[in-house]
Amino acid sequence: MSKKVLTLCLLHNDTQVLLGMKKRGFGAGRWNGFGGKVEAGETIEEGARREFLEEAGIEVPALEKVGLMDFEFEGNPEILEVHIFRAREHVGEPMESEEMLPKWFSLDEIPFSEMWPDDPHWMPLFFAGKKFQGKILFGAGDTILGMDIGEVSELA
Ligand code: 6OG
Repeated sequence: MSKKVLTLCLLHNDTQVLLGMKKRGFGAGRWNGFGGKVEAGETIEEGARREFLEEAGIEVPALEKVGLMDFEFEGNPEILEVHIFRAREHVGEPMESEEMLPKWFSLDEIPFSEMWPDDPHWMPLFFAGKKFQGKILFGAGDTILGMDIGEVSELA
């Protein structure tokens, strides 16, 4: 088993969240937050900020780390360790990039049917202001075979 460290950042206010339609690569065709691989020489939070700027053209100066999820795909020894951040402020206007098409969604109209199937299981905790941690096992067609997600007071 090896681990790949990734970031995922959701920018939101009291009524809306900014999601991006992933145009290519892993998760293409799905709405998601912004993020990606952490590079050598940067902290996980720096990686999250860099990816937001690269993918949506905006700066997210203050990030709060709120979730830690391990995603495992049956038959694949590499676990995705995804560090999930909350941003409530941004500088600049969201812009389409090669990788993402950003769009604001009302918090009561999040397009879960066009998102990763894990999202409905942790986003309610996210938007309730909780910290959470968990793991999910995916099978063929990205169906969920097992999961364990819970609220935590401190992230590991
Ligand atoms: P790149 O490969 O584009 O980074 N990611 C996931 N996001 C959700 N909501 N669910 C998953 O379940 C995910 N697996 C990965 C992390 C991939 C981006 O996609 C996120 C990164 O932000 C399996 O560099």
